Amino acid sequence: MLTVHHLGISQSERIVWLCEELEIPYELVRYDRDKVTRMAPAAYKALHPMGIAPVITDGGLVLAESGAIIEFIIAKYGQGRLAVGPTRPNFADYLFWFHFSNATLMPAGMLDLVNVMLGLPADHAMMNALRARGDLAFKMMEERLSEVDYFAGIEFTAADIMMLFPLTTMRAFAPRDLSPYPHIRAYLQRIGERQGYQRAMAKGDPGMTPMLG
Ligand SMILES: N[C@@H](CCC(=O)N[C@@H](CS)C(=O)NCC(=O)O)C(=O)O
Repeated sequence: MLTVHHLGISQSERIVWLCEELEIPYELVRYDRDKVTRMAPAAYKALHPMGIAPVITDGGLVLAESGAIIEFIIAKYGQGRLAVGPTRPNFADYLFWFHFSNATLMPAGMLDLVNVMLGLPADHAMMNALRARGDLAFKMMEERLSEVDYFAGIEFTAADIMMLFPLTTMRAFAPRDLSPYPHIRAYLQRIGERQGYQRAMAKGDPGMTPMLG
């Protein structure tokens, strides 16, 4: 049985959401963050050597990393649904946005988080130079979503499942004003209307209002 280990308010919301979109059977095990440190509790850390969410277990397999888990579930349980293959015209778009999320956008968000935690002055030259990458990323996403409804093109795909966390829940840790980005905001509303997303958030983080605004 596929088991999704979900750490509250974390990137493992992606995996719960994927399972709900695919409508596959899975067991959901929830863990709350440590009340003091806000990190994963010891029981979660014991699951995998990295001790970070998401983690799935499947028989004897223990697998971490959002992208690896999503590809694994789509291939093994989803008959390839929500992925885009090499024969499709938007294959490269799918790959780009699927990987852009964790390879560029999340590091930019982490930098914002570090900036908040360190309380650096607004005119800190080095930090501002580094954070310019995040601003470029938001500009590029806004342009993309002014052209198409979903990151990989006209259809909803796993690239959207990768991309949503840094646009939503990550802002609980590293706030970002979305008012300059009307197409990103419209996209978030579109995603919020999906029943799979609504079910996932209700099951995974019942106490949290999804950050779609
Ligand atoms: N690249 C990893 C990042 C995982 C990650 O940073 N997870 C965070 C939650 S968003 C975590 O587990 N934090 C709790 C901790 O470090 O104890 C992935 O996408 O799976």
